[in-house]
Amino acid sequence: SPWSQEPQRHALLKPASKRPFNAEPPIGLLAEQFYTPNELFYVRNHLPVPVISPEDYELEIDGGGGGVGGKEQTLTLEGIKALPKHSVTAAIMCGGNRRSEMTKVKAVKGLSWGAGAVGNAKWSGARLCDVLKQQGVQPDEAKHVIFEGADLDPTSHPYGASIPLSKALDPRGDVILAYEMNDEPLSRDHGYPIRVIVPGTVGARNVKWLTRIVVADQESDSHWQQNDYKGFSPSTDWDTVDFGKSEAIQAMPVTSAICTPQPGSRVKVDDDEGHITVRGYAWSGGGRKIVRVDLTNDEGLSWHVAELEQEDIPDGRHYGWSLWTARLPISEAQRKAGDVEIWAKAVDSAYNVQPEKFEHIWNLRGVLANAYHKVKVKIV
Ligand code: MTE
Ligand code: MO
Repeated sequence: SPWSQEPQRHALLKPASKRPFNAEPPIGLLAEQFYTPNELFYVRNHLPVPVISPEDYELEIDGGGGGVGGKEQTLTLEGIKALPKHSVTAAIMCGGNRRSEMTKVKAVKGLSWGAGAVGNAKWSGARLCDVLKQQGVQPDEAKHVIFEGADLDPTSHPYGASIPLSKALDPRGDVILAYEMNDEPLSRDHGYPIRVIVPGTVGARNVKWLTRIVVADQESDSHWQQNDYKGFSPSTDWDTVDFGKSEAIQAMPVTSAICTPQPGSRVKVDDDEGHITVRGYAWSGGGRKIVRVDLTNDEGLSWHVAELEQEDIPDGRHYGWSLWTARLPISEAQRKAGDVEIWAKAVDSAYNVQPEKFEHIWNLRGVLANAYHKVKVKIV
C-alpha cells in the first residue's frame, strides 16, 4: 500500500483526514510561541508521503529555452547545501484555513480546517534567485516558474504548482530551496529533503519533496494550479463554475484569529476593573506587515487595539506572522449576562482590512476565508 511508509505524527495534531494525512494543532497552542514547533506545524498532504534517501535525491532544473545553451542542470542535496545559506521567517497558510467557518454560511467543498492550518517558522536553504541566475535565466524570457514534487497521484502525475518568475528572481522575494525548518532538517511531512518556500504566498505553492523546477511561459498545468486554489463570486455554483476564468491564488489576503480564549470556554475577568486577556495571530500575504489588530466585544461599538509581537523587518518583506495580545474591558451588564462575543480584525500595511462577514466572500471551494474571527465565551 502507498500508505505503509507514512511518518509518525504528534498526538496533538487533529486529523481532518488520515489518508492523505491532513491535520492542524489545537489553536490554543498556536499563539504560545512565535516559531511554531515543527511537530505541531499543520500538515497538508494531497498524496502519500514519498520516501526519499538523501544520497539519491536529485533536483532537476530546466531554465527554459528547451535545453539549448546549457540551461538544464541537476543539483544534489550536497550541491544545494554548498550554495550560500539564507534564512527567512515565513508563515505558511493553507488557502483553506478557516474553511469550517465559511461552510456555516452555506456548504463548501474541502477539508474542514479550523484556524490552525497555518504555522510560522524560520526556513533555511539556498536562494532560488541565485540558482536561476547561475542558470542564466533572464527576467523577461518567461513568466512562470513551475515546481514538481516527488509525490505522485494514481496516474503518476506529481503534485505541482507555479509562481510568477518575477517573484522567483526577486532577492527580496526570499524564495528558498529549504532544507531546514527552525534550524532542524525538514521532517518527511514537511518536505524532506527539499521544499520550496515562497514567502507571502498561499501554502499550495510551497511545493514539498521538490524534484523539478521549470522556467516556462505557462503556469503549471497541475490540477492544483488550474482547478483548485482559486476564488469565485458568492453566486458561482458547481453548475456555473469555470476554473479557467479565475486567477490562481498567490498572495493571501490579510487575516487574523483569536487563539485564546477558545469558543465556549469560561473566562475569568482578571482584575478588579474586569478585563479579559485575548491572544491570537495575524498575517497578510505579499510581505505586507500587520500594522494593527482591533478587537471588540460589543459588536463594534468600541474597539481595542492589541499589542503586537513581530519581527523587525521592512514592509514588503514581512513574511512572518504577528502574534498579538489584547485586554478587553467587560462591562457590569456583560458580566451579569455572562455571554460575550469577541471579534478580531487585522489591518496590513496597505490598510487592507478583513471583511466583516463570510456571506459576502463565500466561495464554493471555501478558500480565502478571512472574515472577522468571532468567538463566543462565558464570563465567570
Ligand atoms: N507539496 C507537495 N509536493 N504535495 C502536497 O500535497 N501540499 C501543499 C503544499 N505543498 C503539498 C505540497 C499545500 S496545499 C499546503 S497548504 C502546504 O504544502 C502545507 O505545508 P505543510 O504540510 O508543511 O504545512
Ligand atoms: Mo493548502
